[in-house]
Amino acid sequence: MTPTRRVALAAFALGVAAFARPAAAQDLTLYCSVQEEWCQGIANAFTKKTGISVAMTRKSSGETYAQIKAEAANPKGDIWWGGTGDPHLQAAGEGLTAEYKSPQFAELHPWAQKQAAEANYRTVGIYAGALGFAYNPEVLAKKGIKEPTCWSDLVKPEFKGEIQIANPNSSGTAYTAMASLIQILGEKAAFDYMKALHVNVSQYTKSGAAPAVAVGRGEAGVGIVFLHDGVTQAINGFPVKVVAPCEGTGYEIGSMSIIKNAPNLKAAQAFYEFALTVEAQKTGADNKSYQVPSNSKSPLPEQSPRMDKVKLIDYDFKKYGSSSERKRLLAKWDEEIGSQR
Ligand code: S7P
Repeated sequence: MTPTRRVALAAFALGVAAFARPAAAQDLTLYCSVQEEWCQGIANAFTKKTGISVAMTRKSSGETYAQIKAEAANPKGDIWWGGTGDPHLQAAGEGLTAEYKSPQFAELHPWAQKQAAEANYRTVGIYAGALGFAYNPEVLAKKGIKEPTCWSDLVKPEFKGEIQIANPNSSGTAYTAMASLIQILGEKAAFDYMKALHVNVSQYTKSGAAPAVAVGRGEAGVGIVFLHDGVTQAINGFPVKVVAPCEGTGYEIGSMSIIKNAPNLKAAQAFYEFALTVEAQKTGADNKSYQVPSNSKSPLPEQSPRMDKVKLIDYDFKKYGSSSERKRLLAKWDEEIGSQR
C-alpha cells in the first residue's frame, strides 16, 4: 500500500466504518438520480475523502431503474444513489440490488430505517421531500391567474397551457405525483383528474425537476415538482414560489441501493457508508439541494421546506414501490394519458 493510500484509508476510517481501500482497478461507477450539481458535489467529496475515483452518470429515477434492469446479467454500475424511493423498492423487490445493513443504521431517522426494513435492506432512505407546486407569480399575475393552492385549482380552464409535470415513466417525481393523487382521490377519480389536468399540461418533461426550471424562466406558470426543487430555483434568483396543495400531498424517501453483483463491491460499500454521514449529507445544501437529510444528526438546512407544515398523506411505499403496482400504473398512464397527445 502506498503512503497516500494509507493516509486516505486512515482518514476515512476515522469518520465512518473501516473499510479496505479497493485495489486500483476498483474505482466506483455511480448512478446518480439527484440534480447534476449535487451528483458532482458528492462524487468529488467522496474521492477527496477516500482517494477512490468515481465515474458518475446522472439519470432520472425511472431511467436509472430501467438501466439497472437492462444490465442485470452483466452489471456495469456499483451503486445507485438518490432518486425517489419507489423505483429503488421495485429494484429491491426484483432482486436487482444487494442486501447491506450499515453500522450507522441506528443513526438514521425512522422513515429512512423503515424504507430499508421494508426492502430487506436492499435499499435505504437518504433524504425526504414533499411534493407540491412551484409557480411563477409574475407570469400568473400578467395573465390574471390566481396563484394555485390546491390540486383542484390546476384543472381550471385558466391554467390551460400553463402547467408542466414530468412523464412518470422516466421521472420518479411524476410517479410520486400519480401515486399521491391515487391515494388522495382513489384510482378512478385520480385518473379522471389526470385526464382533466392533461388538457392544461403544455409539456411532460423527462426529468422531474425540469418543470421548476421552466417556471423560473417564465416558460410555464406552474410546475408539479418536489417543493425543494422549486426552492432551488428561487435561491438561484428566479421569481418562483412554492406551495403544498390544500387537499394533502405525497412525499418521497430518496434512496440509495448497492447494485447486485456490483463489479466494485468494496468501493460501493465505502460510498454507501460515506453517503450516510453528516459530512456527506451536508453536500446537498452546499449544492443547493434542500431535501431533509436522513441522518438524525444532520442539521436541517434552513432553506428546506418544513415537512411538518405540510398536510402529508401516509404514503404507502410498500404498495406503490412494488413491481406489479408500478408496472400496472405506468402502463395505465401510458394508455389513458400519455398516448392522448
Ligand atoms: O432534484 C432532486 C430530486 O427532486 O430529484 C430526484 C428525482 O427523482 C430525480 O428526478 P426524476 O423525477 O426525474 O426522477 C428526487 O429524488 C430528488 O429529490
